[in-house]
Amino acid sequence: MPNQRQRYYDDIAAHHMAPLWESLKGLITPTPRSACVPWVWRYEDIRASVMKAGEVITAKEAERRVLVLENPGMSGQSRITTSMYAGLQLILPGEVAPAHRHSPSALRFVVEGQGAFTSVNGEKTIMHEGDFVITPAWTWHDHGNDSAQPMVWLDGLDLHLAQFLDASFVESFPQEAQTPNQKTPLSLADLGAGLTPIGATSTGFTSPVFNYPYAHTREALSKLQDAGAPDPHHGYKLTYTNPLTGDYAMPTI
Ligand code: 1HN
Repeated sequence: MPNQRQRYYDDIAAHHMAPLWESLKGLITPTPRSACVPWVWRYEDIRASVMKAGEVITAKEAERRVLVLENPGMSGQSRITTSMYAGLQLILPGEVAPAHRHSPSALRFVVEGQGAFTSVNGEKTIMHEGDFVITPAWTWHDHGNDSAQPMVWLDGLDLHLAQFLDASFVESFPQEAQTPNQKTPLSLADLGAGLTPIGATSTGFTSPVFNYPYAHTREALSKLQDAGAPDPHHGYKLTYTNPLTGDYAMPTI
């Protein structure tokens, strides 16, 4: 590079400016570019490490005892993809993961065990293998395990999306756990069977149902299979929906 041009770059750098023509080709590319690589974590390979975490730290001390699944193309960044966080959380019998709320939204798929619970804004749900559970943005949530077995689930959060917008923050609940509500206005009992209470309207972008039990999901998939040939691209595939709007259960994930 001619010295004159380099001197010019040094001059403008002092004013926190940079020449676009040096970076343009990397900023917009003919096809999308990602640091993300394909990867598979097989539960049988990693289960022992997850269980071992239970000997290393308590759920209370860790706040959330999770092994983060890190994309090998983006190690050290707590990302499974560019925009998504994912991890495997372990909660042992008698343990509590204390209540908090945050601006990122979370979803969970139960991988192993049954009988532990999540409370979301005071509503408690017992979880079973395969259940899909959501804790939308800014909902209070704590987890506990009153069963006799360890429980493991996959956490997925949109936290990198929130972080990208400088909008990620968390607040602790004053007590370790929430007091369960006596009555829930919009529970699964009302909404799980295509029925909604008179006058129920959507007040946000997320589903009022926060546990989609696997027993229902499995039955629905079986019925879909009985009903005909699979979609050539998707196979037999169903979407978790907000029963008040028909939209996704959560808008970002
Ligand atoms: C979180 O709140 C949970 O509530 C799990 O179980 C994983 C990862 C990053 C930030 C918050 C949970 C999390 C998390």
